Amino acid sequence: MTTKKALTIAGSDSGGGAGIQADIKTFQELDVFGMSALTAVTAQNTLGVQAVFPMNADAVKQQIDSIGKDMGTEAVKTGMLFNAEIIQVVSEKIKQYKWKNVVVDPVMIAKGGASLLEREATSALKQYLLPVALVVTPNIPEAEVLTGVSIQTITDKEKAAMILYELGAKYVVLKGGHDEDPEKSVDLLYDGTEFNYFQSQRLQTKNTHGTGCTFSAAITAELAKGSNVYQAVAKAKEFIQVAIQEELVVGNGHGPTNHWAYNRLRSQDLHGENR
Ligand code: PXL
Repeated sequence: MTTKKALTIAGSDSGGGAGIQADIKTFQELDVFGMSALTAVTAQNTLGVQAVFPMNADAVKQQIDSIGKDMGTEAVKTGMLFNAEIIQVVSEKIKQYKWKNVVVDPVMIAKGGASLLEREATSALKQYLLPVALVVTPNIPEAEVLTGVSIQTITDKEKAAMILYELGAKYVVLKGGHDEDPEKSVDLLYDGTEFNYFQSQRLQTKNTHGTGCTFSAAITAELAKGSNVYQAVAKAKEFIQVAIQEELVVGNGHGPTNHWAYNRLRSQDLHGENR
């Protein structure tokens, strides 16, 4: 059997819950070989981001070349890219290596408010990265910044998704995690023609650090294995739901999600341990 591989181009979270660390853990749990190109190093824990050290764009370029020239990859995910120069390099390399399964998580701001993308880099993200994206996975605040639409209603969500599609992403997954609804979270998937809704029960917890990274990494892993976007999003939704539900006790602030949960629950089901 050939090994399926996925590359994450993102920032490091020293606390292990988000960024590169969340991506690699998710790839591993979903049986995909994980590789990385670091764009920044954050000093971070569950209490917040203490410092951000961006990589030089040439270092990002060379990491991607190292992978592109030897190993190749079945799918790519981008996370924290920090500045316009890094965005341009990443977009050029994706085109050069003709990578098609590209998931763009347009990371902008960490939970505590720390900036993970320079304000003036938003237009570079729209101009260079969305045109090479198969899937873009904004949360509501990110979609608002990218589209200028203030999102309150379902119609607003659909309008924002259409704008993101027009900017070049072939599929738009607008995540409902920041919705006001106390009962449920509804994600919208738009493919240029139809609006599909994925609904899940909203879980009450403060341990949601890295949720967005984990969700988009799971989509990437599923694409690497040959799933289509609908299957990949549905599986990623299951993966993140149990990762939030099966809480870990790590740190004193917003703890990480549980990357083991999906497989642990599945193995319990298989072995009848929870009957
Ligand atoms: O969840 C967004 C995110 C992405 N990448 C890094 C992060 C965070 C959030 O804190 O630290 C490195």
